[in-house]
Parts: sequence; structure tokens; C-alpha cells
Amino acid sequence: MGLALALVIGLITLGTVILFVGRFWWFPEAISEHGPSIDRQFMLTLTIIGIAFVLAQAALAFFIVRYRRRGEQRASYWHESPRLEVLWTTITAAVFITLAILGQRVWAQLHLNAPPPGALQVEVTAQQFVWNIRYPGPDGKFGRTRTELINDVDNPVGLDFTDPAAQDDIVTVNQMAIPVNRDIHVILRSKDVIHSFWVPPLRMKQDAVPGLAINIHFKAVKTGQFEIACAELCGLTHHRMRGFLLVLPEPEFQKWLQQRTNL
Ligand SMILES: [Cu+2]
Repeated sequence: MGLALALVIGLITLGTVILFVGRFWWFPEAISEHGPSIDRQFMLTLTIIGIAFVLAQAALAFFIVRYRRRGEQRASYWHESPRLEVLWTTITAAVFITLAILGQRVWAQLHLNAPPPGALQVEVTAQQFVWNIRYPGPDGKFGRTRTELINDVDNPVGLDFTDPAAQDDIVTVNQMAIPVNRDIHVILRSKDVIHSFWVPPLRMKQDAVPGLAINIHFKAVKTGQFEIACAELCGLTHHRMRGFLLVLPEPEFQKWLQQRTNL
């Protein structure tokens, strides 16, 4: 029984290692400037945790075989070794705290630091079950909004057109275009419940929380069309809440924007 169990543990460990090392089902290619540093951090964490996982499973299999019941001899065991417990708890804590500090650096650059000057501002307002995207228009200023003006048919963010700055704002639903190689400053809001703005190739995921304006920034370095998924279970048709991010060369982006002006 002991041998069979050790074998099963060995096979599960081997299968898991093959799945990760073979990368049969892996991330989409990173398209943001910060993407490679997120991937590096992920690989570092995965490698360290992977080594710990293999060592722990090998030790488990070894102990199962070494101290198993043989014939009339009972399986032997011991417990409580404060020295060992302190040792492995300290090592685990040191590894986790170091990884957390390293990861925090990349995360903070995107979430806590102010967006670089000149970044293009885009407001993303999540709601059940669409993404409302707003651009400030030619004046570069977001106009005033009022909740009582919200109307899902033609004014999803509640633009107040008595404010001149609101008259040229451009609002689209589920279609977000951005220029490539330019800093983008996203102001993330929610109208109803918590949603999560997730574009896997950007390596960017951030909750949208009602009542908060959350600032994130990034720069896409490859053009293409990518999916904006909602990564927070937000209601019955959460799975249908998907938008598209179009990363365009600057002239095409300007054209895209112009086509939507005065609509
Ligand atoms: Cu959602």
C-alpha cells in the first residue's frame, strides 16, 4: 500500500511538472511595456514554488516508503519537533516575503505611481454587463456627468450636455481603441457592482468598484485586437461581459476617434 501511494504521488508530481514545463496551455503573448517584468516575476515565483513542490512531494514519497509497515512491524512515526518547525516556517516566510516585495515593485509602478505626463486619458465605466468607454474629445477634458442623466439607450455615463466640456466627449460601448506605444491612463469606475477590467495580453487586471475612480496606466507596444474580459463574477450574464481593445498605430487611432466624433 505504501509503495503504491508513493508511486501515485510520484506520477501526480511528474504530470504536474510536465504540464508546466511543456507550456501546453500558457499565457497569450504579452503586448504591454510592463508585460515582460510581470512574466519574469511570475516565472520566478513559479520556479521557486515548483522546486519546493517537487522537494516536498519527493520527501513525502520517501517517508511513505521508508517508514511503511513491513510484515508484523508497525509503521513508525514521530511528531513535534519545534526546531524543525521553526526552521521550515522561517524559510517559507523569508521566501514568501521576498517574492511579495519583488512583485510589489512592478505592481506599484502601474497602480500607485502617477501616470506619465501626456498620457491619453480613457475612462472605463463598467456596468452589468458592458464596458462604457469615454474619451475626453478634442478639448482634452472630461465633461461633467450626473447620475440622474444616465440612460442606457443613449447616455450610458450620464453626460451633462449643459457643460461645454461634455459636448465633445466620445462614448463607446465595448469598443476601446488606443494608440500603440503611447502611455494610456485608464480611470476605472463601476455603475453597479464590483467588476474587474482584465486584458490578459496587457498583463493588466484591476477591480472596478462602485463609488471609486481607480487609476491605472500602461503602454501597449503591439497592435492588434484583444479581449477585455470581466474577471469578477458580477451577475447572471457575467460571461457575456466582454469588450474589445483595439491597439492601433497613432494615425489610425486618430481616424477611429474622428469617426466617432459628433455621432
Ligand atoms: Cu462584470
